[in-house]
Amino acid sequence: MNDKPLTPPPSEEEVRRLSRRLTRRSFLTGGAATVSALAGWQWLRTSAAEDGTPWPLRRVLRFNEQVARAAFRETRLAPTFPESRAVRAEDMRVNGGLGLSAGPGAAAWELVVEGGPGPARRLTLADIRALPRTMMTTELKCIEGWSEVVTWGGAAFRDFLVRYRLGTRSGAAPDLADRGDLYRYVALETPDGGYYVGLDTASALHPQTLLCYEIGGRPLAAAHGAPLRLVIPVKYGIKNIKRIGRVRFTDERPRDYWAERGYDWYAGH
Ligand SMILES: Nc1nc2c(c(=O)[nH]1)N[C@H]1C(S)=C(S)[C@@H](COP(=O)(O)O)O[C@H]1N2
Ligand SMILES: [Mo]
Repeated sequence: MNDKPLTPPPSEEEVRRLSRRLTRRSFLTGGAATVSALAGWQWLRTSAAEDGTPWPLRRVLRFNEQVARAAFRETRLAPTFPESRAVRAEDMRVNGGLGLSAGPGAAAWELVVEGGPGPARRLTLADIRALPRTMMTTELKCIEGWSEVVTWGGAAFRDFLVRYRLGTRSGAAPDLADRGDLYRYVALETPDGGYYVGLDTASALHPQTLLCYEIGGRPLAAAHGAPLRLVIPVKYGIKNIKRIGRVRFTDERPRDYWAERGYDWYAGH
């Protein structure tokens, strides 16, 4: 863009001061407030955009990501609750229907897996169910400010990678102790491509990251992402993609539906 800014951009100091106000718990909402504060400046619309994000916002988002990354430990588990605290499956709130357009039912559904040597692989729900069944009762936290305790059932994403030899450049089973062979990111999207999220591999391998096919011991309802969704309690709801159709391993940071709309790409809490 060649347009000259009409008013000067804020100094680095100003951008830093705005970012510092964001606490770890509120950095997402704070990020949104920062976005609207910044959006008022005429220069913002005219500053050169890389990735479609003008540089001052990129700087703030990158700062948020550093805070979340520093707080992330794979051994740090999200809180778990007694099953009696969980919402009944039929009472569970539904939020977000992007990418849930009608498609094949569970019987015809397949998970397409790309990345690594060789052609794409196609796995069935039976393949996912054949993995050790993991149950956990954790909180789903939406960035809109509500949360819900849910009992999830499914396969640990790390078990999925090890059992089906996925996520590595060589095509060997991933070695969780020595991760040099693993791609850096995982991209997930709905069968129709209407919703998509990107994850760093460490978060995907977190022991509480599940490919979930049950809520409260019953098969997922369509609105909650049948036949298979992601549950990743170390991240906000936006990363918990419903109705996964495609998984791709890559070294390039994947696009992410809400990150493209100004939210933090990392979205940890
Ligand atoms: N495919 C898809 N997955 C999605 C969304 C969506 O719009 N489409 N919304 C996300 C958001 S913002 C939240 S809070 C959770 C809500 O999950 P639930 O509807 O099962 O409560 O789903 C996430 N996964
Ligand atoms: Mo959400």
